[in-house]
Amino acid sequence: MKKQILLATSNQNKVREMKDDLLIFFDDVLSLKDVNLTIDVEETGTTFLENSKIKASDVSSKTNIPVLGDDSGLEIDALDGRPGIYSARFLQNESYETKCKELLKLLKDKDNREASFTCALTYIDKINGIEKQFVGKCNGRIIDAYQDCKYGFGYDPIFYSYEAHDVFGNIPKEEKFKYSHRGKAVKMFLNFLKEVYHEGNIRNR
Ligand code: ITT
Repeated sequence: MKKQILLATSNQNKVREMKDDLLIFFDDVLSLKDVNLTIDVEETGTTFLENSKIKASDVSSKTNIPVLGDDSGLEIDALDGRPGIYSARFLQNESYETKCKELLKLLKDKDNREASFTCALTYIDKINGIEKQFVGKCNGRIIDAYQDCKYGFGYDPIFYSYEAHDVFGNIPKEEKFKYSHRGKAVKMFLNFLKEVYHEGNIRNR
């Protein structure tokens, strides 16, 4: 039987980043569009973990396919962790260029440019009764000026990664994935899958 996973996200950039690595384990990596489903809940949680569970649970209630939810965002120390869980809702309906430039304005005159990205994943395989969460984090700083970037999405043009030694917007997705919050969370998830589905008593769907 084909091993499938459904990504509970309407953000195609997240799908693009995770797909290749998830194909190491799964035969099919589906997005909501592929199965004609949508997320119909508000993100009412107060943490990335809570919100990723809210999204995964909503989608899992509508399908038997194992589901993976992703809640993520950028936390800036000098702004007391903002935009944080509100990263998508910050200046909602504005472009990411505008959002990035507004953050740079808020950071004008601030010496502390430290920031981090966090990605919380929630996996729910309801047929096998498995629910598990993973968190990946990466540290960096917010650069001084906005630059147009060839790669990435969201806040990538203004985030310099200490591990990648570059701005995420300047590096291809495979390179970013080695160091990113999402890459780290997906690696933990893949290790978990190898262990848990290896035991004969769990069906490899
Ligand atoms: P779903 O809820 O449907 O998954 P979303 O885009 O609304 O899609 P979030 O609520 O998790 O997802 O919001 C995440 C925000 O943080 C969003 O604005 C992204 O642009 C930003 N973000 C998350 N990961 C990022 C990354 O790797 N690089 C740049 N920005 C990122």
